[in-house]
Amino acid sequence: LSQLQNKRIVVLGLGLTGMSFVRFLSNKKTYNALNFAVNDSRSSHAQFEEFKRDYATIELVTGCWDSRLIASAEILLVSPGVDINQPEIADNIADNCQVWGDIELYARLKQTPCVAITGSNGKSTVVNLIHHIGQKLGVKTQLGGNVGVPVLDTLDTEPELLILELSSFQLETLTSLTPIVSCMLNLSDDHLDRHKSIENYGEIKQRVYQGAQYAVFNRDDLVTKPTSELAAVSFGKDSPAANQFGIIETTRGKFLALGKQALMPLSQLTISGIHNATNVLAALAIGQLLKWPLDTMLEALASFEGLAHRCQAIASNDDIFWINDSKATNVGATVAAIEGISSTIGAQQQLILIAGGDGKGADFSPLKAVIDEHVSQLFALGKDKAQLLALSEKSQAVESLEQAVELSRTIAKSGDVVLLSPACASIDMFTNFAERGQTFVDAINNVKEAS
Ligand code: UMA
Ligand code: ADP
Repeated sequence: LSQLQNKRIVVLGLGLTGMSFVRFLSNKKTYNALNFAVNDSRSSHAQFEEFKRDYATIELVTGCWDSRLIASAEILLVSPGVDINQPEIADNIADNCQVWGDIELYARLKQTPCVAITGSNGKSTVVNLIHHIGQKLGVKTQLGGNVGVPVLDTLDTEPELLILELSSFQLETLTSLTPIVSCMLNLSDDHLDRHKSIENYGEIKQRVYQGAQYAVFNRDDLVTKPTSELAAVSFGKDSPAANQFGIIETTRGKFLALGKQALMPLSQLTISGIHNATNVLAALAIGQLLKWPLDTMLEALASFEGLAHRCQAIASNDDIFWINDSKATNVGATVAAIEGISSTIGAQQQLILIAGGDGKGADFSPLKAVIDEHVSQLFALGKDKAQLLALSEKSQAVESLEQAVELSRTIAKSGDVVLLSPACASIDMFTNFAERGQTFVDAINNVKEAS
């Protein structure tokens, strides 16, 4: 805490993370309230009114980045969604100023035993898997980070293990974390509007391994392998070498495996698709490095229910299989969903895809081959729909998700699958991916009622 006392502190961004900074800095009981100001570049938001009511004495500047305020900061506490490389911020940061995200501040305040998981896709699934397994083992675990729980809000808890989901945005400002195990699950185009190139994005993701005791990486995606010297265990879709995790073919079908040891049939997993099998392998590898017993971890998998908005089957009264994969906010996730789902359906069943939104500067071309092979009709919506329409002749533009559902229903036959897997962020049309998913589910229900 002495690092913060008598320093001029400026908080950038007043969302979930920004409010967690504010609660921490103004917590008189524990920290004797520190001196700080807040800056958000939006002009108006419901959050601002709440802030003015609860923190009337704290300076809040909104509507633009305030160069004077930023230049005055000795410590800049940055929300992950704020790009500190934009000139309005970067050009004003003083030479003696320290720039920390919330994870960095947490790591400087408290050394909770932790694991850190990053990657373009599967982070939330893997942290929740580890959390679920930990709970079944009786370990006091706590989720934190990009999964939606600002870590500073957990400062008062004393978990045996903090399970951190870290985005590239959070890794950009992180140097002091010392995880027991760190893992980069995979890397595919995402957030390139901010990170500019996949190489730069990959380098930022590699920071997850800084300060870690052990690494878990994906041998199918070698950019996930730590570039630093670190004891490491790998997972992958192939048959694994000794002490590594993978998948083997047996006379009883495909099994998760540790070396030559068959662990569990893939058919018994509660979350479907080969991408989810690799997520489970990553969680097992991390658990094993935490010295968690393998047999109990495998037992725990049976009661993991998966997360909403990730390849989630939606109950309906019709005989169409509706799948909500609204969390597919990048191309890699949608490729995985199409490949995973098409491998489970018969040749006569059609796969209808609803996609589109804000592509965040990504290259959509990796979608072309899977759409050509598996998708019978694509409905494209949102800001970047033109790029999706260009991928396939079997495509049609729609104005809304409701219209996409309506049109899908008119062409879907009994047993067909309609998949919402946008390959894009939702912010051009929705508050977030959850609202987009719920809109899809509501549209399915409305169609049901109308029919
Ligand atoms: N802001 C500005 N100017 C900007 C950008 C943001 O003023 O140029 C302000 C906004 O007006 C808003 C605030 O900053 O008031 C929002 O901050 P934020 O975008 O950092 O979002 P938070 O609400 O603090 O939520 C963040 C993560 N969001 C992002 O990284 C974009 C949440 O991840 C995370 O759960 C939360 O911290 C707790 O750690 C969400 C996310 O979309 C789920 N993450 C991305 C992803 O998963 O792909 C990285
Ligand atoms: P994240 O937290 O990294 O966004 P989620 O677990 O929330 O990851 O899943 C996001 C999307 O990525 C979903 O559409 C999901 O089906 C897909 N997905 C999950 N795991 C993987 C994986 N290992 N590879 C590719 N896509 C994945």
